[in-house]
Amino acid sequence: MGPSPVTNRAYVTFLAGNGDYVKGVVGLAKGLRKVKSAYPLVVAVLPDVPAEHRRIMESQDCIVREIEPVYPPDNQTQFAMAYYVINYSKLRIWEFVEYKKMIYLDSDIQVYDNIDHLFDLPDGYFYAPSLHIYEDLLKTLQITPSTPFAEQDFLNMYFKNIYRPIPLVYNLVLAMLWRHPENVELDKVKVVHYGAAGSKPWRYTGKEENMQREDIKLLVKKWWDIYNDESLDYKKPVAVNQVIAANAGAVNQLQPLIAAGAVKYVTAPSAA
Ligand SMILES: [Mn+2]
Repeated sequence: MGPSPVTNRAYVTFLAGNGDYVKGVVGLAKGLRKVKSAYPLVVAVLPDVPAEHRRIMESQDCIVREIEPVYPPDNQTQFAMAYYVINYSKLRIWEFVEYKKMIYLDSDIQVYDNIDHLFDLPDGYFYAPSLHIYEDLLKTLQITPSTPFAEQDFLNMYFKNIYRPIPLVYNLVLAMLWRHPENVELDKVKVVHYGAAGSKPWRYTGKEENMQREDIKLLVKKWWDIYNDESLDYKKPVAVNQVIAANAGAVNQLQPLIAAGAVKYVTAPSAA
């Protein structure tokens, strides 16, 4: 088989450390499967992600790719070093040049509708991996003071002349529900970003501000429904030659009966 769109497009997310964000990645992998996305989920992991968590993600058909940390440019950020390393390391995604286009989704995002069509948007909405841009990003980062939103501020600045925003239905930030409810049509939302304090479904207690809202409770439940749905767990496709071998075995067991005329054996059509 030659290259197909499936091999040069991918969703990509990011994971650091041994905490519970791995649940977010598993939820996202299952969510993408539920909406029948044609593209794989690549997980860029820092070296501190434990082997057990990598196995869990691979068992859900994620492609786990280890990346080296990217350090912030100045030492004024010592107090928040981990935060900056974690976020600036996402710039490594530009190194994944075996993909022509990638859509980045945080691990606290869930997809409730197929968004594969976003890959067909013209350039400017999404950034293609490129070693040239990657090297320039890192060079520019070294002369850019760190700001509170780390890589988000940095990327907004770096791409300020070319980036184009996508509609809110592709990234519902939960605070919109109480800040700008007039802009939200919840039943049309395709992508939900569980970024608000207390809203991560796997940490949800309902105690934080706004977390007792009915819409929030519903969205948290919708996330858990996908996470807990065993029918969405990845099942390795059975290789074709294993199927043939298994069938051959079955026929062999039947041979005595066929010989005895007890069973009439009819060759099944191939490639069913
Ligand atoms: Mn997030």
